[in-house]
Formats: sequence, structure tokens, C-alpha cells
Amino acid sequence: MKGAAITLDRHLREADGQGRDLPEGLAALLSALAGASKILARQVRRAALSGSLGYSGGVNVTGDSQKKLDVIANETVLEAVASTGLVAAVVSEELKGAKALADQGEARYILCTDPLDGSSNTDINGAVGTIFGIYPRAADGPVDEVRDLLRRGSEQIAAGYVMYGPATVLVYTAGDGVFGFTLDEDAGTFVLTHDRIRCPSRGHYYSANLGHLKEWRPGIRKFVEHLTERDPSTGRPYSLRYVGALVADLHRGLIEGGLYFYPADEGHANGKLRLLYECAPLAFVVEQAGGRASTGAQRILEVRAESIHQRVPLVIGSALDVELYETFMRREP
Ligand code: AFP
Repeated sequence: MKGAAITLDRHLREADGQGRDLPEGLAALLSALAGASKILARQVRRAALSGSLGYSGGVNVTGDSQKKLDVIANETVLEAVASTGLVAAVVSEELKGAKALADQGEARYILCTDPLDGSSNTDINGAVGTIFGIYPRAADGPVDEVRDLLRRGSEQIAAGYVMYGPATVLVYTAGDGVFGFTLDEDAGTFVLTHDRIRCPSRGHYYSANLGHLKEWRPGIRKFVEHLTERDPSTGRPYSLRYVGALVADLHRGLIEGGLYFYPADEGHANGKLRLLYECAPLAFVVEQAGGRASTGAQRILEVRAESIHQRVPLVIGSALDVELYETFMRREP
């Protein structure tokens, strides 16, 4: 890489000078999340050597069997943000209720996180991720579930994800563009490698669990049929890519274009993915990069959570591809 590397810390420190004003304490909180992800990157890489593969024996609140790495990731993220004193409460895929951390002083934020997204990939050395969405407190005092936690994604002030793949990549937005950083393992720092990411308006890839194809609504089945027809003038057929870790499938769509969807099926009346700590943070990132995210009928960022582990159908990625999906859903008889 030519020139002086811009590290995440420098990028956050200099944000105000570049007109990307960050609310007080946000830079420190993002740094703490980056710190946790460095620890996690190492834990994930060394899991087979340290005996951390496999199941923990527990089941999380959404019914998934917890992997040992799910538990480690949850503890790592919680410890890192607790130490900042900036977070009043954390909503996590791995916690039944919200975890209250502090209710006074500097604790002005709520963190929603999936500490280890795609953990079914851990045992096969596949990509996994961490997702985070940050909200400002609605008011001071003890955390109130309805007021502070059951929010619309549009109220987030920052969101992002870390992907633990061949390289560890951290992508975030604070409402003024999307920035991607790659972990320089030797220096132990995140370096800006993807400045102001723009999601292509259309792609050639689609990601979905086609095992559920026959259970999907007719409009979605027709959409898949459309994507798989040959029409070189519109770039069809689209190629199927499915990692099974939302972060990894989303990252491809963000960089190269295309879309990911997880609609309702027989086992998941509202889709599988969780609004507060999967869909809303990624929707914020993708919209900031010029992409689109919806339930198929409503913009994800406008959905107000009714419970902290609520699920919603999701379609996310290139704006024109997501729009086309929505059109097929509207055309249903
Ligand atoms: P976990 O975080 O529990 O592994 O779930 C992964 C996930 O929420 C998302 O990352 C994947 O895209 C999706 O589930 C995969 O679900 P299927 O296995 O049903 O395709």
C-alpha cells in the first residue's frame, strides 16, 4: 500500500476535521468494538487449536444451539463495551433479555449485536462475522425496554460489521458514508482499505437458502425463476452464492453487487433473521452505500421493533435488484 496508512483510530480521530462529525463518545465506542473484534479474529483463527470448536451445550433465546465461540464472542464484546462506560444496555442474540451496563454518566448509547453471526460455519473453517447497531439513549435514568430498545433502525447513529474471513474486515457507517478497514495482523491495527464504499446498483449474484424454495410465496419463486432465465442483455442468469453467514453474503453484495434474501418459509413465519441486531444494522450500512434493504414490502429501517428478538423477512443489496424483488412480490395475485 502506497502512502501513510490511515488506521481506524486515526480515521475516527480526524472525522470531525473532515466534516464527518461523530457524536460524543462514539469514536471510543467504535474503537472498543474494533478491539473486541481483534480478539475475536484470533479466537476464531485458533479455535481448533484451543478446543473452542463445537457446541457449548446451551441454547440461545431464538432456539439456536450455542457454539462455544458464540459464548466467547458474546463475553468478548460485552467486556469491551462495558469498559468504555458509554453503553447503558446491550441487546445480543446470545442474551435472553437486554443486559443493563450503566444508567448514568457517560452511558448514552444502546448496543444491539450479533456477536458471532454464522456460527454454524465455525467448525468447517468458514467465514463468520460480528454485527453491531448503535442507538442513542432515548432518555436518562434506568433503561426502559419500550423507550430505549424497541426502536426503528432509522434511529441508529452508527452500525457495521466485522467479517472474519481470509482477512478480517471491519465495515462501518456513522451516517455519512461507509468505510471498510482490513486488519493488519502484524501491526495489530485496522487500516482503511475501502474508502466510501458504493454498492453497485445491480449485480450478478443472489444469495438465499434455496432449500426453502417450495415454501416461499409465489412472487419470490417467480423472482428466482426470472433470475435463472438466460438473458445476457440483463446479465441473467444470476449466479448463486450462499455462505450461510449473513455478513459474508452481504459483504459480497456490498462490494460486487447483487442481493441476499431470507423470506418467510414454513419454519419461519417472519423469516429467520433478527431485526435489531442483524437486519437493521446491515440495512443502515447498505443504504449508506446506495443500496436498499426491505422486508419485501417495507423499508427495514422503518420497522419499529416489537420485541428485542423479533424476526423479519429480509431482502438486501443492490438497489435495482432489491426493487425488482419487491416488484415481484407486489405482482402476486
Ligand atoms: P447463526 O448466527 O445462528 O449461525 O445464523 C446465521 C444466520 O442468521 C445468517 O447469518 C445466515 O445467513 C442464516 O442464518 C443462514 O440460515 P440457513 O442455515 O437457514 O440458511
